[in-house]
Amino acid sequence: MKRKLIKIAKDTNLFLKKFIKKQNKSDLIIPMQYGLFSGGKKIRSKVLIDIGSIFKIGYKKLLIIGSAVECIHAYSLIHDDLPCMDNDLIRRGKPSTHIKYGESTAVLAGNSLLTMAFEILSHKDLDLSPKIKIDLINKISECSGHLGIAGGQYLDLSFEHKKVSKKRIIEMEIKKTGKLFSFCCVAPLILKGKNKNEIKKFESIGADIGLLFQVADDLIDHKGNSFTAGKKTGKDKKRGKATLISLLGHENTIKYASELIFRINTKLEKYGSRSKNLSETLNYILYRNK
Ligand code: GRG
Repeated sequence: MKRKLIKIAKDTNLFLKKFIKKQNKSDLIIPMQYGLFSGGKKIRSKVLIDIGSIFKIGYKKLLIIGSAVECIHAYSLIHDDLPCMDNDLIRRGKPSTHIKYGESTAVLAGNSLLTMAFEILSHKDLDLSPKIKIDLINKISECSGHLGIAGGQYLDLSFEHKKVSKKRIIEMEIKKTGKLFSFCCVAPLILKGKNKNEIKKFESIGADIGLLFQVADDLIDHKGNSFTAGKKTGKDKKRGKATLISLLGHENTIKYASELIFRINTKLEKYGSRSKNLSETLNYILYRNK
């Protein structure tokens, strides 16, 4: 599993480096590259490739779509660390982008990474029909905006120091983290022209994967080591963040995570051994230490 993840990360970075190299130069390229290449597991690309392999889609196409996802992910992390958001000085064991390059540069590098995702998905080198490309761009936009990452981040910030119900915490985490995973789960079905019901089913699988990912991230913050995590831990409690751990406690949160894994695997049962890669990824997501 680790080896596959490292290969995907290497191939994604190579694709993105070549893509950027073909563009005209600008002063924002350096901070953009810092946000993209200063580490990062590329776990969203792995989920995309795992689901893509269920539907027998070629690695190259999946890698390009995954690269667009990683641009949006890198953008969200740069903005998440800003003083007006979570105000984090360290990301992936290194100074956050705004610490290294200044706040306004970090905002603009983040914005440019978001738009680069759309450039990648609409580029001629991605060998898909215009209709499929528009559907992909439509879905990734929906997942990134007020109904997705940005909306989830808004809820996360507005819930600080408040008593929040389990339902609202789950809604926030599905938007903030789950929606990008939903895109990864749905993109292969868009390529295959699957119907709305099937798309909905995989969207819900993505939401569960996002919840699982967020629970594991919260567990790392709660109990993890800041050196291995590459970021300060124990921050959520200090900031009064509304998390499932703060509501359910450590043990019940782990129980909830196992239930999520069971639920996802049940939804994938009909694909038999073809869903083995994704099941491995789910265990990695829960038991990772960074
Ligand atoms: C991107 C549309 C958009 C808006 C910005 C700041 C913000 C709004 C959203 C923040 C979203 C966010 C940071 C969600 C948290 C998800 C999370 C746990 C990220 C860590 O992901 P990893 O562990 O990171 O995959 P690596 O370092 O491995 O890439």
